[in-house]
Amino acid sequence: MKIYAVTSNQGKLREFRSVLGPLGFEVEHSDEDCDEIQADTLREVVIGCLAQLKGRGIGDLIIDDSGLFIDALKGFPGVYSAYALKTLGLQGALKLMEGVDDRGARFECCIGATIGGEDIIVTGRCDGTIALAPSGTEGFGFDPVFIPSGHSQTFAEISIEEKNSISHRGRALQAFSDELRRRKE
Ligand code: ITT
Repeated sequence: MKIYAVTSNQGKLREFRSVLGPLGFEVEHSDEDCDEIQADTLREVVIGCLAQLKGRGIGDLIIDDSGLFIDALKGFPGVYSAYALKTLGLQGALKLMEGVDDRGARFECCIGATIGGEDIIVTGRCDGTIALAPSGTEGFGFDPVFIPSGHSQTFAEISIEEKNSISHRGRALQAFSDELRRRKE
């Protein structure tokens, strides 16, 4: 089935296609956007954005709000991840972690979709640690500084398929597909 991905982030779009393509979805990019509401959780942002997009009568669509939550920074940048990346950059984010022993962090992803007029909202999470320095050239965003638990390489040092098999977004997209199938049964 055809589904419109509403995102300004080409990295997310590639991952949508990589996960959803083999599951039978044709992912088209949509240039629509929504005013991201100021909210404490990814889910609230997704709900607000879905409501705006549905009001414009766009067909079957999928959106993603995600963020990096760093334990030692009490969950910062979290819902502010896009702004933090734009203003601080990777080096600025690493600077906040200078001399910090607790490197624990997690990525979270909230996927929202409207299919045939029905909403689906699912989440995915990936635990890991913040590297001491960036490495790798794959992926996007914070990938060069995030090492998923049980691995020794950053998300930017592994293939998109490997990342999707363990990442917050890969898990959320799989949950989305499972939920859609369950509702069709
Ligand atoms: P949208 O148009 O889809 O909103 P965005 O880039 O503004 O695109 P978000 O508001 O969800 O996306 O912000 C999430 C931020 O966290 C953004 O800077 C991403 O680059 C980063 N991020 C999200 N998922 C990531 C991932 O899998 N790997 C690395 N960085 C990620």
